[in-house]
Amino acid sequence: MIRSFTLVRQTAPEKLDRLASLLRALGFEEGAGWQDEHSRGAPFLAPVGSLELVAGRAPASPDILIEVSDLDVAHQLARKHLPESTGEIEDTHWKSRVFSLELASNLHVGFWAFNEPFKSRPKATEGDLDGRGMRFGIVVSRWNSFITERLLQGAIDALRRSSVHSSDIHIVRVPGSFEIPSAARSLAGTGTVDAIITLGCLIRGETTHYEHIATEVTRGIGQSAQETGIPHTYGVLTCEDLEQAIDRAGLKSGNKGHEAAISAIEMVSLKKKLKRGAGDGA
Ligand code: DLZ
Repeated sequence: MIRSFTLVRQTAPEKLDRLASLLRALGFEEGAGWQDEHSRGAPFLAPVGSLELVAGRAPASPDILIEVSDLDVAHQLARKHLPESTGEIEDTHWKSRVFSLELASNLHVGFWAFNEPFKSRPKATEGDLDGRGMRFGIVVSRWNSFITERLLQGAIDALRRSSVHSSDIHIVRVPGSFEIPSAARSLAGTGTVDAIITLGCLIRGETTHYEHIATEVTRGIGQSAQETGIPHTYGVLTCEDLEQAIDRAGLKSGNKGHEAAISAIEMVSLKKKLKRGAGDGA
């Protein structure tokens, strides 16, 4: 009989977009927004919801409790987007931790996670971030080098911090993003690298046939990975404008080259563990 329930709260128009980007970052699915001459609405959906009644000691006071898989990451995101409204993480009396976020003056949300959430789940095999002895190829495009050099710096920094020796990093430069897949394919074919990190920057406003190039580059990199069995990670920025590109090529945080390098280390480690046998306590 019941199909869904919705909690509606009003917020200041100038705050709506900020809140929406936080909720998106936290992993809410964006519902169909609406707009009329008086207002606009932005629904955000969670996979599971419930209405819970408690007799005796109440679990927490916020209007709504949202369970997340990683409380510390959720807290960092909330701090980044709404520092003035994010509380500290605290222990609860129900073997979990929680922090509060004031999304609107009449909407207090408690984000929480059990202390040992996955105890009853089967063990998973995961790669780690120890890059010792691993060899990496980095294919980087010269087009938009103002950005791609920052991505390269981020990638090298991540590899070096994870104990990858500089002589085990092979950098290959190509003219533009379109050339990344074929260079990656050739490099993978040499058998001299354990993974390839691809770095480029496509800017919609400055690129004719942007969609086609972006699709082709993505497809080509994926195909090279599948054909060769060598992990390829994706550090090709697809941006609306230069400002967005600068944002994703940050010197300290938010550098896509750094992220792609970390993913490459994890994938090499995972591949090794899977080869040894997934049941070895990885
Ligand atoms: C031609 C072109 C254009 C217009 N824009 C970009 C871009 O934003 N980012 C990028 O990496 N490369 C661009 N290119 C170059 C193509 O990727 C390719 O190098 C050339 O078309 C030569 O094949």
